[in-house]
Parts: sequence; C-alpha cells; structure tokens
Amino acid sequence: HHVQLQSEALKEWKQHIEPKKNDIESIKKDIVSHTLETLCRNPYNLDKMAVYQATAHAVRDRLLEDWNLTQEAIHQQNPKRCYYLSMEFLIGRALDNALHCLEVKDAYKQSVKDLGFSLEDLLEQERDAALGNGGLGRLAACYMDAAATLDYPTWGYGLRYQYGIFKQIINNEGYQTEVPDYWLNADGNPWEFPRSDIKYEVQFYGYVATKVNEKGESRMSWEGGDKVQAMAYDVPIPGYDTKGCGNIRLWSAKSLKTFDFASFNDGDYDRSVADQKNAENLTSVLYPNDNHNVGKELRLKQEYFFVSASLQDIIYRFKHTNAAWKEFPDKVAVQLNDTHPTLAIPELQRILVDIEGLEWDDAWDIVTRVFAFTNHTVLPEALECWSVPMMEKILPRHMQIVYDINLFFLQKFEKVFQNDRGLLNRVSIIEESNPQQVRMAYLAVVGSHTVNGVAALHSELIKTELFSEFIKYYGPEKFINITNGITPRRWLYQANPALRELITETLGSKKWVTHLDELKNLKKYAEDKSFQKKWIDVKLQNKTRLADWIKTHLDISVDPHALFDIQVKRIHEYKRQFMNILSVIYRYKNIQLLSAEERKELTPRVVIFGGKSAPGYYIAKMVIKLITTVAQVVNNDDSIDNLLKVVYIPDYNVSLAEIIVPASDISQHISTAGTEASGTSNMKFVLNGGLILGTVDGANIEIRDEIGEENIFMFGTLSDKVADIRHHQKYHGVPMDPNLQVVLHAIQAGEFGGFETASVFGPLINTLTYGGDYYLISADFEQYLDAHDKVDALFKDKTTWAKKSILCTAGMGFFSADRATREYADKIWNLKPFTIEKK
Ligand code: Z57
Repeated sequence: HHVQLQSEALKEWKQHIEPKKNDIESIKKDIVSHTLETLCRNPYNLDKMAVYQATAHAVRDRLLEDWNLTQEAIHQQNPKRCYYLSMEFLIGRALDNALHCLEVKDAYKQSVKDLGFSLEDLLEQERDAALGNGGLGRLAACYMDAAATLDYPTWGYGLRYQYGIFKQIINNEGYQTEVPDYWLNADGNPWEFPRSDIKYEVQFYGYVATKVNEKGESRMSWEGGDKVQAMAYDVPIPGYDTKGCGNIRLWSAKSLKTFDFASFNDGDYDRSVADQKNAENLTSVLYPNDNHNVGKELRLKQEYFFVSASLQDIIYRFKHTNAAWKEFPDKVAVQLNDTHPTLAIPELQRILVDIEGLEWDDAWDIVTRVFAFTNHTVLPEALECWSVPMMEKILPRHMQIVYDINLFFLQKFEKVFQNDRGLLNRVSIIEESNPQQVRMAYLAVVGSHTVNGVAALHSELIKTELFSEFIKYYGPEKFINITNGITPRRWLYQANPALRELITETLGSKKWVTHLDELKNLKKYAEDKSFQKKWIDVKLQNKTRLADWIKTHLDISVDPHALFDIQVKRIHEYKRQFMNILSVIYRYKNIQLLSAEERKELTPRVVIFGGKSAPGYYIAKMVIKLITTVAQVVNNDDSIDNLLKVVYIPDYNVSLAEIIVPASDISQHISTAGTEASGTSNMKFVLNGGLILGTVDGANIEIRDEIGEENIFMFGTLSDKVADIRHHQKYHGVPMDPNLQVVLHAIQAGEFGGFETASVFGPLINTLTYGGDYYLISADFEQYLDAHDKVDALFKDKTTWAKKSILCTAGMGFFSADRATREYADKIWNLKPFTIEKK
C-alpha cells in the first residue's frame, strides 16, 4: 500500500531535506522550537523534564538523518542481513549515548547552559529502557551498539513491554519489594518511532485441517482461534564514528477487535473492553526471572507472538527483493538469543510447507541454514521446557511440526546409533515425562546450523555435558565458542570521562574507542610514577562520585580512600552473594577482636552490594534481608572505627552501573565453578581498572589469561571437581569450615537483628547443610578468606596496586563487543558490512 512517487515529486522531497547543523546557535534554535512546537511549552512554564524532552528531540532529529541514510544504503546495496532475535534488550538511557556517538556532547552542554539548564541534570530526567533482566539482555544491547558501529546490516527484534524490569525498593525491614516499572509514562518516549503502517496478525489456538493447494497437493492448514495484532516500534541505535545507525524493532500487541458491539448492546461494556485489554496484555510485562524458567502460559504466548511478527516482517522484506526461497539463507541470518525465540524454527518450517507449498526437506534445508543458536546457561532450572498439552492448545500446528522434526531427527540418529533406546530417549526433543515436555534447547540445536556458548569454559561444558550426545551425531564443529564482549562506548567512553581523557591523552588518539586492542599500548606506562599518580587520581574521582551518590541517596558516609569492594549483579544462589556477606560477618567479628594497635594495620573497606532478586525467589530474597540486616548492625557500630561499611544499593540498573563500575578497587565474580556461563560485568570492572576477586569460572578465566594471573585474585574449587564434591556431600554430609561455623553461630545467636530475625535466616542457613551445600560455600570458604587477605595486603602497596590496575585496563582489548560481533559475522552469519560514508 505504499505510494510510488514519480521522479519529479521524489526530487522535490530530496531537495527539501535540510541537514542539521551542530553549531551552538543551531542547536539552541532546535531545542527552543521543540519546546514551543513539539511540546507546546513556553519559557515561562518550563521544568527539567520538558527541557530534557526538547533536547532529546533535537538529538534524535540528528540521529534520524543517519538512520535514514542507513536504511537507504542497505536497501540499495541489498546485502545479506542479520536479525538478532531477543526477548530482552537492556538498553538503559539513550541521550548521553547518542550525544557521545554523534560527538556533539560539548556543543549541547553549552547550548543547554545558555538556555539556563545543566546538561547533567537533564540526563538524569530520562528513564532507563530496562527491557531485560541482566546479563543476557545487556549483552543484546552491547551487540546492537557494536553492529551499528561496525556497519553490519543487523537489526534487533524484541518486544515492547509496557513494564520493564520492576523497580526494587528495600523497605524499612530490609526486604526487597517490587514496584512496576511503567516506563512509557505520560511524558512519552522520544527514542521510539511508532510504525502504524507496519502491522501483522498473530494467531493462537484453533485447529489443524487438511487442504488441497493450487498444485493439487494436500497441505495442513492452521484454522480458527484468536488473532492479535503486532505493531512495530523502532528504536534507533547510534553507531560511533560512522554515519550508520542501527535499529531495534519492538512489537507491541494490539487488539484486532476495536469494539465488540454485541456485548456492548447487551450492556456488557466491561467485557467488550476486557477483550481488547486481554490482547494488549501480551506485551504488557517482562517476565522478571533471570536464569530461571517458570513455564507460564502467557510467556509461551509472548514468545510465539514475538517470533511470528518478526518472521512475517523478515519475509515481507525478503519477498520485496523478488528472490526465490532457495536464496533465503544467502540473504538472511537469524540469531536466537537463548531458547526464548526457538519457536521461530517450527514457525518458519510451517510457513514454508503449509503456506508457501515447499516440500518438507527443501523447507528444512532452508530453516537449518538460516538459524543459529546461542546458549547462555547450563543451569537445569533455566532450561526451557514447555508442556506438550499447553503447546498443543495454543499452537496446535507447531506441536505437530515439532513432533515431525523430532521423528525425522531420531530416524537419522538411529541409523548411526542402532539399538540404543536409552540414547534415543536422551536426545529426543520430547521428554517422556507426565505431561510430556518439549525440550526447547534440543529443538534449537536440531534446527540450527551452529550452536555457540558464551565463554571458553562454558562452550566446553556445552559439548561435554549439556549437548554431549548431540556431538556424537553432528560432530564437534557445529558447537563453537564466541566469548562475550561489552561495548567500550558505554562502559568506558561514556561511563568514565576521567579515564577516557587520560587514556586518549596518553595514547594520543581516540582510536581505542573502536579498536580496543590499542589499550595494550598503556602497558609501557604501568610503572611510570607520574602516570600511576594520574591513574590513581582518576580512580579516586570515580570513588568520590559514588561516595557522593551513596551519601545523597542512602545517607551513609563512606571514605573514598577506603577499599571499595563491589558485587553487583542479579541475586542468585549460584552467584554466591551469601558467601560474600558471610565473609563480611567474619571480617566484622575479627575487627571487634583487634586491639587499637592491631587495627592500625587494617585496610578500611566499603563492601557494596546491589542487584534484584526474582520476586518469587524466596532464598534470594532472604540473602538480601541478611545483607541489609548486617549493614544496619555494622554501619551503626561506632566501636569498629569505620574500618568496615556495608552498603546495599537499591534498584541496581544500567544507569547506576555507569556510576558504580568505574568506582571499584575490587569487584567480586564468585560463582561456583561451572555455573556462570560467562559474566559480563567482570569485563566492565576490569576495563575500568578494577581488580577482580573471582572463581575459576566463565570469562574470569579468559580475563586472567589476557591480563596475566598476577593481576587477578582467583580462588576456589575447579569446575571439574564440583560434581564429585556434591555427590560426596549428599551421602556423607557437609564438612563445615570452622570459620564459617563461627559466622553461622553468630547469626543464629541473634547478633544480626536479634533472635526473631535469626529464625528468619533458618532456611537460608539450611541450604548449607541439608542434602549438601550445593553451591560449595563451605568447601570454598577458606580459600575465599585467604584471597581477601591477599587483597587487603596488596591494597597497602599503592604502587603495585596501581601497576596492576593499569595492566587490567591495558589487557582488556579482547573483550570488546566489536570483536565478539565480528566473530558472529565471520563464523556464523557470513555477513559483511555495508558501505556508508565515514564521519
Ligand atoms: C541470563 O542473564 C543469562 C543466561 C540465561 O540463560 C538467562 Br535466562 C539470563 C546470562 C548468564 O548467566 C551470564 O553468565 C552471561 O554472561 C549472560 O547471560 C550473557 O551471555
């Protein structure tokens, strides 16, 4: 339905495109006109929110020039494109990021100042786009940044949740409570573009019938049921140092029935409105679980809604080029970010066979050359399994197709491994439980050409444990590693201006921002006294910035000269925040025992925690309660000479991370070995010159290899020992570490919050004893305390510490999202950058 303009009219349009100017006078003019016209406000009724909005509009106008250029270039060059399907994009704020990418921040700062406002104040007005839980969603955002910066023709597809991850409040009793994150509030979101012309219908329920097509062949047809409409919203993703601009297309559910007059005439007004609301519910809320699968029906519907709309859009674009179906895999790559979008596999098969009339095998060949799958966890409780009866009800045709995919797969498998029913059962996509379950990870493996893990160790564990039986059939080549990466734009350039300036000045150029390996040239300054002094000063500035935040928001005074020890991430048993707080209690009790003379030798510490628990995760919530209770006691104990402070930063999110990450001396990444697939905050902290206290797990291992083992504190049981220890403890009990025993007694004796509170911690303490200490807290405790002692000792030696800190940053080139995205493009997508003007 798009109108084809005649060349004369087209010329008119092009002639009237006026490039935006970035001098201060032009910027001010734009901010003023957006205030008056876009917002209908005047200089007499302004507030910071209005001026933020006007500024955001002025910046987005500039971004859109690049967005339009990019779309035009891709359309004309018609390269192979890649689509990154993710149920989560944890983007954070957009304005500061766009100002940096467009390299107009200074001009805007001055413009806004002339107009009577402070840019830093305005940046604080923006709500985070928090459409993700943690690492997986933030990774997707970092990869979109890298793809835009590298000019890859890559789009993200996701859902436009009206409620992002909940806002965490720590109540007066020290418990987490949740408040909905209605981020699309009345002020409107200047960073999205509603595309009312891009809508698709998505079907649910119904039944399967047989039909004869035009060629006289018999085909299955999915009939009846409900239909919901998907409408597109585009979020521009600025690239750095390019005129290219990326895009994330988010789907929002709309009811197809505008109004049910029948019910209205019956006086059933509320029901007719309810139907509409029901459809819109689909994209109303992000499921708040990280690394945990709950199996809710609405979640399955979200997943299918997402996949169906995205594939319709991808296919519409493909058909526009008039290419034949067999060329689809040469024109389209689809990356599945975890199993959440795996229904795309049976959905494309259904479209090709039922609707397009292809033969099964031809269709399956196309499907398996298009999709690739990233696995992000080996934790059993996180693996998606959908009950067959539920899937049959909501997606009857897909259920049949999954059965067929499984049948053909098992038939081929059996040819290779005959007479092994046990083996066939173990690799079956259908688990023979009651009710039966669809194992989504297996479906993703079978329907993809490549499967990747997210760090070297994790990718090994995938091959030896999670998918070991599949290797026997496919061989090992299908399973590869692509170690995660982070964008240096947000996580250094933007979040750490002091360090950005020092690095740029020292290296003599900004090349490192897009070629992070350049940081290795800092190594030669690691022992340079004057450079060390500047380096230490930058860290102190960042610690002071965080200390000020803590004073303002939590009214806790912390000394920026103390050792800042930080653990911020989702609260999960496998991440062992529990072990951390237990060691804090140990430290506290130790200080109490020391004489004034002995205390002079101690390194004052500020232990900082942050992170959300899933709302229904009872043990994780108890860990938060323990941390906040310990904080209360420690921070109000005047007898310990401020040698220890404990801070719980509520509502940890991307914007807070930008303040917290640059401020660490030590950050903790202490998962039980083999449980954290990669971790990405570890990379952010080290990039900003923070040392790590970590286990031999996930990307910690590769960070050690890159920066040198003398620059990282590592401890704990190795992953290949974990299973044996667990097995042993299950039958022989847990050998309790003596220091840990003392700590547990102190809790049980009511030293933290009195006896009543102590009883609350009973179930938490029981996780260390009954049926074994699954996460090996006791087994690792001694080594953990030893590692802390080494940290304390080294922190006194400022010169050595500074040297190590410099070598940390200098060694982080490998962990750029640019490197990771290039690896995806080269090893999986077979994707080349398109051509666009450089800045
Ligand atoms: C999530 O945030 C991750 C894995 C999951 O399966 C789900 Br669901 C959510 C995380 C891993 O726990 C991290 O170790 C990893 O760094 C991150 O995904 C990105 O790969």
